[in-house]
Amino acid sequence: MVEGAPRGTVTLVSAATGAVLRELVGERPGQHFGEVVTGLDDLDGDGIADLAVGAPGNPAGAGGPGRGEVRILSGRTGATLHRLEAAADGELYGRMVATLDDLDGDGLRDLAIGAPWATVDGAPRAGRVEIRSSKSLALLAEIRGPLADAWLGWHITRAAHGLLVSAPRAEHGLGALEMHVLSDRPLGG
Ligand SMILES: [Ca+2]
Ligand SMILES: [Ca+2]
Repeated sequence: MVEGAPRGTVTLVSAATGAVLRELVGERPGQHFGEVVTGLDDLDGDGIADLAVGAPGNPAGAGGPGRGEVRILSGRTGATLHRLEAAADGELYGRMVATLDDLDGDGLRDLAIGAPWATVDGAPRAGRVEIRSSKSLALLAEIRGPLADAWLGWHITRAAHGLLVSAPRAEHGLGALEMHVLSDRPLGG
């Protein structure tokens, strides 16, 4: 805990020995750094796998969830390699991150990011999911929730050539799970 709201931490632990290798700490109180984390391939070529960490909370501390972000960190040094930011305040960007197959054919598995409270075409909290190249960060695809208050992108997991996405408030609160097959060929490249 550092001055007020907690910042969150992510701890890298050796799977072989259980030893703590590194502790990563959020930058600002209340941003919920480490709410979700996913392992990526070696993006910077140093021989050690890297990772993506969601921080969907409000860095400004202005009340309510603000402009979340996802940081891509070096697994070796903990340094921030890239930073992806929400398109708008309040969309809970980075509430979910998931590693997908290599969809753009660059040899590195790619990344999905959920923003389940995103407003889509005027529909509040419809939710959206970005599919990005883990290396170039190019937006390969976007899945947009069709209905207000569906919370699409609350949870995401890999499927062959695509992903499974939950929308836990869709269908009048019953919840729904969508499977998206994006391509059996490389996207965007
Ligand atoms: Ca690396
Ligand atoms: Ca890729």
